[in-house]
Amino acid sequence: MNADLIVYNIGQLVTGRELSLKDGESSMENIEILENGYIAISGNEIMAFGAGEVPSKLVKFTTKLLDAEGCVVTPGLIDSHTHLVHGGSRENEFLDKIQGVPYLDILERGGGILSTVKATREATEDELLDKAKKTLRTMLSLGVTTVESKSGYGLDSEIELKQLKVNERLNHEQEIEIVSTFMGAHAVPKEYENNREEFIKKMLDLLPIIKERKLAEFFDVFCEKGVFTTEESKKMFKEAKKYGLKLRIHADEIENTKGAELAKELHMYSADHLMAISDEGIKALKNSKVIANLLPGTSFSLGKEYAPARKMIDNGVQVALSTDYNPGSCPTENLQLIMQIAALKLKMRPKEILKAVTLNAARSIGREKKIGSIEEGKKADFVIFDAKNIEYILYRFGVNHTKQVFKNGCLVYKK
Ligand code: IZC
Ligand code: ZN
Repeated sequence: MNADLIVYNIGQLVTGRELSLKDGESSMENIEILENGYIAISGNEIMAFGAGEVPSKLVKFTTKLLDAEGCVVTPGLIDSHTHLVHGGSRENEFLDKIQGVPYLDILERGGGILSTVKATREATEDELLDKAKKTLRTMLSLGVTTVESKSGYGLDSEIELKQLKVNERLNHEQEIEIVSTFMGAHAVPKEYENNREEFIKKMLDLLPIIKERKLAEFFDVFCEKGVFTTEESKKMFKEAKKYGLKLRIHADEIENTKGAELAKELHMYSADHLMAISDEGIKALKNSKVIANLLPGTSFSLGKEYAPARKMIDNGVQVALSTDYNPGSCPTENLQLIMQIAALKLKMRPKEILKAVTLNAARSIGREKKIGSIEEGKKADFVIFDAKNIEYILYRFGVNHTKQVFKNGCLVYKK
């Protein structure tokens, strides 16, 4: 078969394929990196890849050859936890935040998530769309080719649907693939403060509509002290499952609420945050299919402790890393920065970090058969970095290392 494009002279090709564990490796260092690699692309798929000379039968019929000049190539990065679609920003709370006012206190007095709810309610669908597109353009330039995007700033039937509709439109109107999550249970709005049951019912009443219009694939809850209890969360998750939604959870972010244990019990795709996970929680995730989705940018931004990533990985938990991009607790779309924080603060190793933003991130959104590694038949999503080895990308922090980004076999960003 003819290839449309061959990228050759790749110094390190992080295929991200999972290998069997070698002695001395952690449970997450088992990914393949080929020296002097090449990739052949046909249409929107990877057709072949390997190390050494590109086979002459491949070169002969290829339309285009691209010299990677000895640089690193990785699968397209996946940001598997974002609050992408929202109105406004929250720099008005910044001074309080850096002076130590806790995140949950700001929420309690009607700020935080609730201030973004106000701005999101006031914005039109087109305004939300344009703002999200701008963010996605930045993400793409940073090597991100797939993004999970949650609702949860409407907390009102119509506005939640408006956010989800923006997710749907984004999938048609720009390059990054959007994975849509319904998170009506993100906070209890002021008007339902004394009537939580009614609010929960109102959000659950949206499930048949969401199912019918295919507006979301996942269901998420902020299971946290002062937000939704573990019991309330469990009830909502069970209901969402009935409508075919896949589950993920904001778990043990600030206080331990046994969120990790709940994720295991209900066979969720991911348990996210986990800064306050207990040893029992780690035990629950160990050898389960639940991905521990860590968001160290949030710890950095809130000045809080970091999730015990080393302990989790050394106990066999599979970890993903994401930005948590949102206007409050983590206002950055820079997944490369998150990877660098993971190295410096979570003490994660380069191969572990690469696995966390590719294959494991793909698993956490149920896309591991299509994306997350460079393998025959998977989507041709990949990044050429202006770096000769993966360590350089992590060590040299705060700058964008991408040179070229490909999505579905097409060049979508060039430095
Ligand atoms: O807007 O603060 N943690 N939800 C749960 C968030 C952070 C987003 C926000
Ligand atoms: Zn979040």
